[in-house]
Amino acid sequence: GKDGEGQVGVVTKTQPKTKQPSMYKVLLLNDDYTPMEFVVMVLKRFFKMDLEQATRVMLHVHQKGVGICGVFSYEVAETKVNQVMDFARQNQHPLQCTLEKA
Ligand code: TYC
Repeated sequence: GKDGEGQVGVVTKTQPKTKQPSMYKVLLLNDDYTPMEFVVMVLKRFFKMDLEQATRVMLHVHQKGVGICGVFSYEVAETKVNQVMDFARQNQHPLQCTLEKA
């Protein structure tokens, strides 16, 4: 206020340091042995794709060697990779899944 009320400020500061979280692509790799139907099942189960999307992504990986399943925060991407790798191993398929910074 005016005239010497002796304002004592409370020090406040917004937090300018917060960064946007980095995003990571989850990639599926082609191989010669994993059945196409198994890859489609993986894409439906772990990436919430419908049959049409899953088939399109599977065929892309089959033809090009690699394809993107989705883009996620690091924590979610890492969990997806582990889920896919565990499921492939349990079913004795050599399917490989990895993550890469987007
Ligand atoms: N190439 C495999 C086959 O011919 C199918 C396949 C597709 C495997 C995608 C892995 O990520 C993959 N049976």
